[in-house]
Amino acid sequence: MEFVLIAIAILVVALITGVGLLVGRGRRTMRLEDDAAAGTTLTRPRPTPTAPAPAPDQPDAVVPEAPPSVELPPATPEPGLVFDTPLPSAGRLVRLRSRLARSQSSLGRGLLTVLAREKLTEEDWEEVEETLLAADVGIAATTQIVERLRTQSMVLATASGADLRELLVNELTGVLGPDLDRTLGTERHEGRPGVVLVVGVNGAGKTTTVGKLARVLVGDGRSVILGAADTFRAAAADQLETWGERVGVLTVRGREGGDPAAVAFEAVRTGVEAEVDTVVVDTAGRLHTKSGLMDELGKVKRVVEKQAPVTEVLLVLDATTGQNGVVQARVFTEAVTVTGVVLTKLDGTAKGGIVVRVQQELGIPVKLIGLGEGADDLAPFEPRAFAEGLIGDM
Ligand SMILES: Nc1nc2c(ncn2[C@@H]2O[C@H](COP(=O)(O)OP(=O)(O)O)[C@@H](O)[C@H]2O)c(=O)[nH]1
Ligand SMILES: [Mg+2]
Repeated sequence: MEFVLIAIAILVVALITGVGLLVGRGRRTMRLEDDAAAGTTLTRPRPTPTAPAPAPDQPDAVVPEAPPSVELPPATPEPGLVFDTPLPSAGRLVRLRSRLARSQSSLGRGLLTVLAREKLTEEDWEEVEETLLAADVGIAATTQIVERLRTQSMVLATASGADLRELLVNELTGVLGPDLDRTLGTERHEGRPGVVLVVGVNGAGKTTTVGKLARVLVGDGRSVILGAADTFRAAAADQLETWGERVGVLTVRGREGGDPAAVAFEAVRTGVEAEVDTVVVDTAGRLHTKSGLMDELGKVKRVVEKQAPVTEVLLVLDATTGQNGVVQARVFTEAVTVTGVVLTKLDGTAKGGIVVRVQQELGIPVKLIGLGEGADDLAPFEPRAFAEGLIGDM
């Protein structure tokens, strides 16, 4: 009997909280059905908010049990509601270079100190090697750098501090794949929005990256819609919606525990209809079972592609997880074709060399790096600016 009473009490509290939240949100956002009346230009009104119902026995059937709610920012912002206008992303890495201070003090300073010695002994070279390995540069790249430096040891002997620094920056840039194509596939393609799928394990920084990326795109003058396909926790969608709201970007979300593919589908469908430039889809990162993950991500991609091709699959990796992160990354590359890596939390590690290793071991270019928790702490990856950040100034 007591159990029944407690259950009823919990239900009542949950209902009140739910209604409260809806009303609270109603002031800032709007349901799609209302958008015609409000004259919103972000999306066009449409007769039915649900996806076309495919045969239910199809494996990829998108059956939004409860249609994802699409909340539009008001056409004219409420008085006092001001959207952030982030600066364009060009040159961001140069501005954020000092965030690599931890790597800089161990890797950069370590290398410069040894190489500045008058005559380099065998032990000195071992020290150079150890310093590179400790910064997670990886064996292959370390061997390459040391060999190239040794052939230049005559030059080293007479080099000034500035020359030495220049030499090291060049060698590091060389192993960072300066010629790799790091263009983000975010552009409209054949009359449809660019679609970016963001994948990775929990806690890697996916949602944060989607939010920061939305700001980069808005800053670069693009129109964007976000899809909260991490339906596992309602908090994940709230987190994403908050990022979107700050820059006036629409977030498409579903109900907690709903089908991620249905939300992704709806986000892209809305993006196609609204003719936006880019739809960015956040996904869940539970590594419950490898096959479960593959099935889910594979399905999200296939279902989305009924609307528009996925133009970029970004794998988000936490730079502080080292080898473990690289192993996890492989699982994702087996599930979907990853086209770019985002390395987050490079501000919190002394192992900035991980960029080199991740690229060499996965064969996928690092396209963006996270250099802090701030809203604009995501930078397009530029090998030379990064190498300069790792080495630092004399
Ligand atoms: N220092 C730092 N923290 C970051 C960075 N990127 C993400 N984070 C933090 O990592 C935590 C997990 O991020 P979240 O986006 O929720 O991860 P998700 O589970 O993959 O979606 C949050 O506390 C973020 O603020 C970064 O580049 N630097
Ligand atoms: Mg998340």
